Amino acid sequence: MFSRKQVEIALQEADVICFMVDAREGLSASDAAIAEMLRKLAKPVLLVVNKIDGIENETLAFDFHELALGEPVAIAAAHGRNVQYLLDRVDAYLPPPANAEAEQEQGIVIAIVGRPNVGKSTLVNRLLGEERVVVFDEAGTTRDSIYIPFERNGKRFTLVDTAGVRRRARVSLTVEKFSIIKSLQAIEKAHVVIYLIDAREGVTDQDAHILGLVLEAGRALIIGLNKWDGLDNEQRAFVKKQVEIKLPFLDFAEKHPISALHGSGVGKLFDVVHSLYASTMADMSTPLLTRILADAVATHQPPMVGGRRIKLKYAHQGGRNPPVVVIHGVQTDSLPGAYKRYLMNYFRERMHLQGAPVRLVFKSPENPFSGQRNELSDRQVKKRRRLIDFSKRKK
Ligand SMILES: Nc1nc2c(ncn2[C@@H]2O[C@H](COP(=O)(O)OP(=O)(O)OP(=O)(O)O)[C@@H](O)[C@H]2O)c(=O)[nH]1
Ligand SMILES: [Mg+2]
Repeated sequence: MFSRKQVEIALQEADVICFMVDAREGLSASDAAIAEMLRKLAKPVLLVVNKIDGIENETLAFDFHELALGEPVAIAAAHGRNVQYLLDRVDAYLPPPANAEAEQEQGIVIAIVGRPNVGKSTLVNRLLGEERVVVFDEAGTTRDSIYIPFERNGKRFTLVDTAGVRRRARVSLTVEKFSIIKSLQAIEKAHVVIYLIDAREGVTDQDAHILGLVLEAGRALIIGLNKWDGLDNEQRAFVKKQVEIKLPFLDFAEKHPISALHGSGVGKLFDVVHSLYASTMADMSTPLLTRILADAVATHQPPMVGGRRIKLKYAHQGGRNPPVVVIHGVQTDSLPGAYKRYLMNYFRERMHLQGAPVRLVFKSPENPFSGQRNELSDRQVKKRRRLIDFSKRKK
């Protein structure tokens, strides 16, 4: 089941909403309630009436007109009936694909994310070199994501100041829910996320939670340990240790102690952003990826499953931001997590993709035996020999 929040986020992000109802159940009270909510969203809604197979034409979807969501689209999803028509209707609402020009104009998109009051807006001003956004010592100062385009050394950037993401239990106002959605969208749109932790408070559970979302989105990540000024050596060592212990899943990410207020460590962030951008947008050729895969396998073979060795044959690129490496093989479903992590680190190192969350996707043919000779394992060869010997002796 989806939580209400997930539904809200999905609705906010959608370009068009397909509201599906059941032709066999007919119009229900909850259909009417959902329809009412959707009408308020001011987004295109397609009313999709499913399971029309085996229902008389005249009675079809008749009462659904009452929902006032326009002409219903009748389909039978299980049979694929009318689904192409639905897709065409959906297509009509989709925005044109973002063109390369608009992307170039944005340049490198850097989202500054973190809990309330950690110093996000202060860092944005510091990176811009001017007081552009409001800074205030109170949680919740920034309420909406602010996109600021700028140029530095002839390079284009867009800095995104986001609203602090609070713990869900404390989120009560609609405006706060809205700002969380906006922060998540900013992460989605970014090339690089700078996640700020308040070093004075250390790593909180909420930090770990939001960082998990950044990782899920697959964004290149810099962790800024902010408010480093004024901490003594013992406190600094403690925070560094805490990052290691509480955020072990981010071992790939760059960590930088900074002071957004005084500027120490901030200048260096641009260099890091550049190299992360290069990593996350890298073009990787099939021969190169396949060679690296072969090297990885030669160094450390995948394990055997059921007497057969898992085979990894070739690799190609499946996407950018995050970089995706698609690996084709046999029985890849059985690859253990530890081996996948080994491969991921191997690719990251050889491709110099530090700081980028490389994704591996494994593909096996439906039938692992198709298109290849069935190679026997040593044990099977011996067994066959024994059987042949045995039958010869019998004669
Ligand atoms: N000592 C110290 N204080 C800082 C630093 N960075 C920010 N602050 C202070 O922290 C407070 C909050 O800063 P903001 O930049 O408004 O924080 P924010 O993350 O944008 O907060 P929200 O918009 O509410 O989410 C302000 O009083 C800043 O002066 C820093 O590096 N060191
Ligand atoms: Mg702010």
